[in-house]
This record gives sequence, C-alpha cells and structure tokens, in this order.
Amino acid sequence: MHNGTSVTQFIIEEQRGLSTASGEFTSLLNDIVTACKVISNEVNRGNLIGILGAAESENIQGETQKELDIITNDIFTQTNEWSGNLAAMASEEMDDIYPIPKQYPKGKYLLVFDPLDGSSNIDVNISVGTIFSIMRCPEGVENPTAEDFLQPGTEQVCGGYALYGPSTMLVLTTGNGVNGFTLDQNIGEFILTNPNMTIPEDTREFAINASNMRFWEEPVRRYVEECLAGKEGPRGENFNMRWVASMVAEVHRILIRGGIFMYPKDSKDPAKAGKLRLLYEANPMSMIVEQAGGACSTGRERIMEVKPDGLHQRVPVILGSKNEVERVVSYHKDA
Ligand code: AHM
Ligand code: MG
Repeated sequence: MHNGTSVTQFIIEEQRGLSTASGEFTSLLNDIVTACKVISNEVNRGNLIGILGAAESENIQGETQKELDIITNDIFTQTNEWSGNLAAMASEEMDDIYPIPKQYPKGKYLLVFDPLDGSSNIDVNISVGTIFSIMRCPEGVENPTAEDFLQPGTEQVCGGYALYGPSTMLVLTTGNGVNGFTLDQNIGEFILTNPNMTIPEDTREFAINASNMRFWEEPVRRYVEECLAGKEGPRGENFNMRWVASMVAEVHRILIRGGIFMYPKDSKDPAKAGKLRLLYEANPMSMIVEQAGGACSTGRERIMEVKPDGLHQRVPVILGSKNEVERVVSYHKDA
C-alpha cells in the first residue's frame, strides 16, 4: 500500500461533489494522466532508445520538430481518441485539428495540448513538460472545426501540465484551486504532494530571455532595468534572475516560490505578437497561475480574455506573482 491520495482518487472525489458530473470528465482526465505517464517514461529513456534527435520535419510554425515532439504527439492523440470523451483535439505539433476517428464514439469535450514543451532542451537533459487544456465542445456541434476551438481562456474547464524533471509531477486545476501530484515510479501512480498551491504576491526573482532585450518594448525594458539596478535602483532591492527556456519548469518554480515570467511582445519578427501560443501554452498556464492567486497579462489585457483568432495564435505572456505582474501592466499603461 502507498500512503497518500492518488490523482485518480482525487479527481473522483472532486467530481463526486458536483451534481452535474457524468463521469466523462473524470474518464478524460484519467486518459490524460496515462498519456503523461507514458511520455514521462519515453523522455526518461530517451537516450537509451535513441529518440532524442531532430526529425526531418517542421511544424506549422516553421520550427524544426524533434523526434520526441512527434512521438509524444502520437502518444497523446492515441491515448485520448478512443474513449468517447472527446469531440476533437488540437496540438501545437499538428497543422489542423484532429477529429476523432470514425470507429470511436464522440464526447462533449475538446482537448488542446503541447505534447513536449521546451523540447529544445531535450538533448541536453533539462526539464521539459506537457501542457494541456480542456474546453467544452459548443452545444449541438457534432463535427467540430477549428472555429469551435477559438474560445477565450475563461471558457476552459481544466488546465494542467506534467513536468518531466528530477521527478515527474502533474499540476492541475479544474477551477477550484491548484493541486500538484508526484509520480511514484514504484507504483506508477501520481500521489498528491502539493495540495492547494499558492503563489506569493511579491517576488524578487524574474525570468526573461535577455538576449532579446534590444527587441523589447519600453515598459518591459524599464521593469527589467529597475530589477537589475538592485538595491541602489528605484526598487531598492536586489533581484535574482532565472531562464530555463522551458515554460513548464519556469511556471512550476513560480508556483513553488513565486516569481515573474515574461515572454513579451517584441520587434524581432513583426509578424508574431509573441513567442508562446495562446491555446496550448498561455491559456492553460494562465488558468493555473490565476487559480493559485497569481496574475497573467499580455501587458495590455488579461490573457484569458483574449479572443483567439487562430489555432496557432501567439501572444505576449507576463505571468506570476500578482504585484509584480500588475507593476509591469502599469508600466504599459504609463507608456
Ligand atoms: P516550444 O513549444 O517550441 O518548446 O517553445 C516554447 C518554449 C517555452 O517552453 C520557453 O519558455 C520558450 O520556448 C523559450 O524560448 P527561447 O528559446 O526563445 O528562450
Ligand atoms: Mg511549447
């Protein structure tokens, strides 16, 4: 016997409290949990089974795919397509939506995901993760199109991520706080280790890719310069800086000890509003961060209120400890 609450038990008990729950959502979350366990195992064995290289393909955004980007995408679709809980899926790694194959029944949810976020880190053995979000399929829609996925983040019913780090963790919200589970490799179960995760309102730690500094807008430059000026500067305090280049690891650090993470709007490629994707990355992470008491903004508006205009839309992301995010937003207003 293990001690502690497994994620399966946790989800069943949480859903039991809801009179409207049919069991479909619980079953869907169980499939997602299974997919994350399988991916964790693949990521862990990566070098041993020779799957850490680049694939000979690009995704729709013109980024070179890693072999593992494709493998993990297949794991996620195959684990979630058969059980009758989903109407369709969409992924950072697929150009179009993934309709449920004809031989399987369809359900009432839409699932979007980034199967292996931070995959540029995979060959150097640094933490990567899976990010996912669940929405409802619009009422009466039998065969969803990409249009049906273009719902603002406020419509999400669940946001979550798995972090493949020194230990594998799963962090989830269904709109009722944020809970973290650690994979016990001995029994193959995620066990509740971090109940009710909350983000401290203040922080002295920021995360941004400073190699882009020359492309930043004035408000972000001002914020970072003030942090770098430390005790002698206008903030009167020393700040620490981190950049893992793996959003899941950065958000996880912020959930544990606070901080602010920024991938802001910049002028590097005027065709792109930011680097991170609204549906697969920004929205699920925003739901988690807000549920943990933090804040998330593009600098100009709340991320979860952005009305998506395309499956692969990008947005500027500023998230984390509330008072710091509000400060950056106020600098945008000043400008
Ligand atoms: P990916 O989905 O292609 O892995 O890109 C997203 C990742 C984030 O995890 C991370 O915050 C960011 O890209 C790092 O970007 P950069 O390499 O520009 O620092
Ligand atoms: Mg990603």
